[in-house]
Amino acid sequence: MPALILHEYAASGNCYKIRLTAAHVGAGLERREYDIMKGETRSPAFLAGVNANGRIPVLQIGDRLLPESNAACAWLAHGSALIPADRFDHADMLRWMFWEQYNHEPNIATMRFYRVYVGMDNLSDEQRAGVPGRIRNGEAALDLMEEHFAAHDFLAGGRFSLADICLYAYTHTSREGGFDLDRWPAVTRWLARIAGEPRHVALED
Ligand SMILES: N[C@@H](CCC(=O)N[C@@H](CS)C(=O)NCC(=O)O)C(=O)O
Repeated sequence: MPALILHEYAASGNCYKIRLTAAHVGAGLERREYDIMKGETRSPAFLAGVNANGRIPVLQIGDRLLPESNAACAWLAHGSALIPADRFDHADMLRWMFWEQYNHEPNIATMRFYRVYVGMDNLSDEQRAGVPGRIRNGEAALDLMEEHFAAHDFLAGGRFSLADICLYAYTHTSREGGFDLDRWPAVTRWLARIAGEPRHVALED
């Protein structure tokens, strides 16, 4: 295995999901921290040398750079039991991971970012205008997961997969985003199931 470096902001769920995947497959990661609150991922050096998109996480694999959290997780999990062998189950796992990036993370993670890191009093007019939609869409995302977990223990293929890791990362921080998980008991039970998996590591680890 080539040397692996995770360029990250440790508190980010997108970075945590890569550390969690690495823990599950037994891969060691060197960690390099960038303070996104100080714009460290927007410096000319970062843009030229790490990610032209100005964001973490980036997984460095030897001398190659792989931005986008779910792509980095997929690289780490390749060939492991986290990836369903069945063709439909594999695609269904990807379905949840794409859904996470479009319907879940932009609402639940962004509300956490606003409340915990920026502060609701410090939002720009544009950010403030988007808040009701992010709350509504975050609740809808949790409703969809609740409906799924009423009938399933895991997201795809009837067993623990990479989709569960990628969705766990920000779902377990929902309360910090203002989403009261008491409203979603099946989601809460799934969170406990994922946290109980052997090799699980916490966001703070
Ligand atoms: N789709 C990307 C999202 C990356 C992202 O939004 N990163 C945020 C932190 S979670 C960031 O780097 N923000 C700093 C900035 O935009 O300047 C992924 O999944 O990796």
